[in-house]
Amino acid sequence: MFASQILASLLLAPLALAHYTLEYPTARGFIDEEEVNFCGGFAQPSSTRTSFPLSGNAPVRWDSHHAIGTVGIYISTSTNPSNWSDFSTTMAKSWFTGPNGAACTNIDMSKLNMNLTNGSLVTIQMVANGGDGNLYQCSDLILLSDYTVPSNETCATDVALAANATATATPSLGQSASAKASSTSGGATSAVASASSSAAASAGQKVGVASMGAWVGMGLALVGAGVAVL
Ligand SMILES: [Cu+2]
Repeated sequence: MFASQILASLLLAPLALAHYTLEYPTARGFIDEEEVNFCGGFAQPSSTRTSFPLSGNAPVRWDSHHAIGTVGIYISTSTNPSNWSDFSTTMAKSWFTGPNGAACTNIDMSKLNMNLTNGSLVTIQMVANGGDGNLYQCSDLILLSDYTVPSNETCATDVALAANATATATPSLGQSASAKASSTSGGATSAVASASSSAAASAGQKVGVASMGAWVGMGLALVGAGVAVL
């Protein structure tokens, strides 16, 4: 009994690490424990939007670190979507079943009937549920009629087209940015996490800057703790 409990905790431990990362187009950012929140906890659009084709198949690529289950991709034409009502009921990609590990699917923006044009600013939000709840990642795009994705980013094996890819159940979307803001999460630990992550992200995720960001984050956490005491 005791041994099996230890075994169970060893098996469950990796679930807490890096549920999945949106690799292409560029995600707003990734913080493991924030991925349960709207846009993975990143409330602001990226300062640099990723160019994405207005028409023709273009890839969305991710890497899941455990069985991913149900996947769907939403789209918003708001320049600063802050809750689910800013996202269209027309999905950029309807629900399908994703595999373990690295995978991709294709989106043709011109086929969504959303009157998207050259220069449209949109945000896609990927929702994936691998059994430990909905996990969210966002990417901010500018749609261009003359843009071709890099040749190494084509998606030859679209997992949404696989014979067994049809999703039988769809996750219910509950999280919103406002719900997240009002929840009591974190304290000093989450302050460090978000400060280091945003510092690293704005500097193009350079390795040296990431550790500097951690020090900045620690300073902010100390300031935050001081304010809390006052
Ligand atoms: Cu997970």
